[in-house]
Amino acid sequence: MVKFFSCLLKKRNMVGSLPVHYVDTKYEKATFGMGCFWSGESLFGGQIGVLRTKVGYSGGTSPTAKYREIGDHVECVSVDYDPKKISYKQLLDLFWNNHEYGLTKRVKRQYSSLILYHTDAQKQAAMESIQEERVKRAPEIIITEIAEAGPFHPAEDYHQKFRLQAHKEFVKSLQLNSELLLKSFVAAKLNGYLVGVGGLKQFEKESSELGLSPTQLEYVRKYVIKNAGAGLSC
Ligand code: MHO
Repeated sequence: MVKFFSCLLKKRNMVGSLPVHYVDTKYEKATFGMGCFWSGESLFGGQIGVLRTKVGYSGGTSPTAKYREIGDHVECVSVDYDPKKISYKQLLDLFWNNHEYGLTKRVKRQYSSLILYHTDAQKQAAMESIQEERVKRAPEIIITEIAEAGPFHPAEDYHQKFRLQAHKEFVKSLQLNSELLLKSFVAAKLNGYLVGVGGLKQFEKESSELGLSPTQLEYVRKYVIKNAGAGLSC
């Protein structure tokens, strides 16, 4: 009986719910550089079908990389996604349409536009889509680089889920440690929702899968409403 009720309550997310950090779903990886990685992480994290995100340095040859010693690497977002729910093509569309700068204008390498493919299929899709974008955006010249994914150096903890971490008190209630900052499903989602990615309708649909308490949900909902459609910038 007790078990039945606790199960019911959990389902309804009334009490005893725990933030859903780990999801065991088959996934593929994608890596993009599109300027300051704070915005990119929020953009992808807020998409249905994206399971995890992390920010880091990649696309270069330096054996190590830190924010202040980035070498020849680029600020990148690493995305784990469920290809049954979101396609690589959809991720590419988000990539092309959400550069703050650097898509057609040369910026410093740290912020340059970069697609790092993980499979031949991704390579092909990236090559096809850059062609389409070239046509669409002519006479502007796209300067995006497409290359094979190599080592990814995760950024410092304070860069991970940067928009979420701005909510200091709220974040404490999620009990994120260094590992969860890189791997948590709910943290990736909230890092998008809190800045308005996804919008209210999607949030209401997905909110029961996040394992948040009614108080936590109410807190996030307020920001979803406030920031919906605000756009992303660093
Ligand atoms: N303009 C940003 C860049 C941050 S970033 C993660 C700043 O506030 O410093 O490169």
